[in-house]
Amino acid sequence: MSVKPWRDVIRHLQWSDADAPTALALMTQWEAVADLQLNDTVNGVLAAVRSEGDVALVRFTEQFDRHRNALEIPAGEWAAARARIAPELEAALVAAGERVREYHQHQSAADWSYTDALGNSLGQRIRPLDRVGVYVPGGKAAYPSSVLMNVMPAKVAGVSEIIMVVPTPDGVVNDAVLAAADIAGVDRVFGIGGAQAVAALAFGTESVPAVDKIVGPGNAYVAAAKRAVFGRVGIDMIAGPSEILVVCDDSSNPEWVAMDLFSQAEHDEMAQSILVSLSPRMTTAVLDAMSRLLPSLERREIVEVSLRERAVIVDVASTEQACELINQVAPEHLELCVDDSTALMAGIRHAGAIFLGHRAPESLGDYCAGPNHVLPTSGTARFASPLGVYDFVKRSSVMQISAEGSQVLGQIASVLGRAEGLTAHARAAEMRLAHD
Ligand code: HSO
Ligand code: ZN
Repeated sequence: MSVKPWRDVIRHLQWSDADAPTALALMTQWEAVADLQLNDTVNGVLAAVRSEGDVALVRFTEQFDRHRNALEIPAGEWAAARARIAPELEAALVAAGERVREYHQHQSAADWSYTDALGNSLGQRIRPLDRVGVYVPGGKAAYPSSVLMNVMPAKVAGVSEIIMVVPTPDGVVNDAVLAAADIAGVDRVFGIGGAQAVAALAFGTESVPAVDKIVGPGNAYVAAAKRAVFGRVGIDMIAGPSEILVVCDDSSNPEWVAMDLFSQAEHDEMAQSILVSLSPRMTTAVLDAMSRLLPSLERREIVEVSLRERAVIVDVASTEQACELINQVAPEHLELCVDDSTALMAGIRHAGAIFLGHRAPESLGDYCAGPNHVLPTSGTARFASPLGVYDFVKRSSVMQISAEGSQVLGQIASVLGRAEGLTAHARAAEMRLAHD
């Protein structure tokens, strides 16, 4: 156990110092190291599954997960798993699932069209993907809540078939994960994992149907496999370690803030917790609360490594400084544990999920508030959004051209076609000009 008080261990910056922004940028950056050997292994697995199908899938499952069970886990087993878990857990999963479904229903977008001055009708049509694969990690990070978060938006989007894959090391299935699959309404489940599962979803095998898009987090092998099959299928994103940024001021509750920082740190050693303080007095109070509460944590060993390696405390002198810092970090989770959180939010441009006020710990969002917990990590909130219904649909453009439209547009297209040397284009447009 660490003997030093946490104030001496956690890195501490003053935002007014000239070099603080650069120091923070270095501390928050996360680059997936391109491991060549790992990529070789993954490419080998992908090629084998692609050419040998189930034979390779069974071989790799035996090699990496040490079992030779049937690849598919039938629906009867999900129901049995659901009956085995504690009734309280089952009820919590159902309640969370319903809230997540309701939130995502608001994301559904409608087709649209307009008629221009020439009488052309121009629009956009939205349709769900046919078949989606959801990767669910096994072992350490097998979260039933993530099953709900990945599957629900696909269900709301109207995806026809949702295939879940989950590794079952030594043949052991995680009952809560299977129960969540049953509750969320997946269509088929396969007890496979790793790069071989991603390959099976991307290329299809005799047993596993090929999908159009693969979503869900996984280890470095899964991430490398998803990267490699991207283009043949869609993927969601390549997630980095999870992070939280909590803003506190004199109105904050130091123990609540401390526990919220721990809740992110307990995910894994590389998870990052950042405290931004508008009050030096509160900084001290939070640090004291951390030292007091940390020994009581079940996962304190993980939390200690995460705090020592990656946590940062930054004192800011104003809400403007706080916003500047937050926009630089573009945090995955942002908690504004201050009285006037709405005013503070006005200055924020980049954040995956924003938790307003004292009563919104990240854990409520992780589980059951309704919004998705699959969020852009590592500063990607600058350009990316939470997983949502829009990730499971695609848009088609639609154009219906009137007689007048074909005359006016035909002339423009004819000129552009000839300028580009594409005379068949020009002639296709010109042929319509002759017919009014
Ligand atoms: N905070 C995690 C999601 C999660 N938390 C799952 C608990 N279970 C990444 O946003
Ligand atoms: Zn979490």
